[in-house]
Amino acid sequence: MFKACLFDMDGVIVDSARYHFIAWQSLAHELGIDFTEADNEMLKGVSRVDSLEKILQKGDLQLDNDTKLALMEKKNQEYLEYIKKMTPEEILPGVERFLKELKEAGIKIGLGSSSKNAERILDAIELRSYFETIIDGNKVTFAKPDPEVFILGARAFDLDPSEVVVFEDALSGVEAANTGGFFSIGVGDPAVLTEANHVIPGFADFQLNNLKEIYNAQ
Ligand code: B16
Ligand code: MG
Repeated sequence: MFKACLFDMDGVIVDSARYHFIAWQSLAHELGIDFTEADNEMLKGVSRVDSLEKILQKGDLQLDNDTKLALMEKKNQEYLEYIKKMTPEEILPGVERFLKELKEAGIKIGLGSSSKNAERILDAIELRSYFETIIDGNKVTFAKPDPEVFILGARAFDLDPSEVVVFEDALSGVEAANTGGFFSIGVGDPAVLTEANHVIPGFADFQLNNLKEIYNAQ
């Protein structure tokens, strides 16, 4: 039986993608680059620096490193203004109930997010106390689809990846989980998350018993 669950944050626990969108869009517009919601889809689960690179590529713009750092800082400052105002009402349906269920069953809970703002968000939505370990964008050297973020999570629990379930909404995160030897549950559209061991639409109708059945059937 699995002994821990690692959760991606954006798109699994909370939907911060719309705040990333508004902040990236205002930066892109300042640079004269068109940036739509469809463009934003490509940035889900992608690190901050890789997100900027994708936007610059779209605008066919080459900039030096210092300028890129300043642009990322600018985008992040605007993003921080939005996440400061986040509340527990923004937790995705069923998530807190599922975390409670895991905790009561003695299953360890960790976060494996690409975001460097993960701790701030967990504080804002008041879920931080559920997480025994938080591996975020500040702690990793390699971005997803590299499995480092989840490997560090399993290591913090002193568990083998095969004993850990990963919940992910992004293809790059599912790839990271699979490469690392974790049991991957995609959260979202099965047509997109084709590589996941199993896909669920969200946590609204998902209980610990369902997870046990899925894990045991592998
Ligand atoms: P930050 P996740 C990811 O979070 C987001 O999905 C992605 O859109 C964002 O670019 C990345 O975090 C970095 O975020 O700028 O806050 O460091 O899905 O891995 O929880
Ligand atoms: Mg995500």
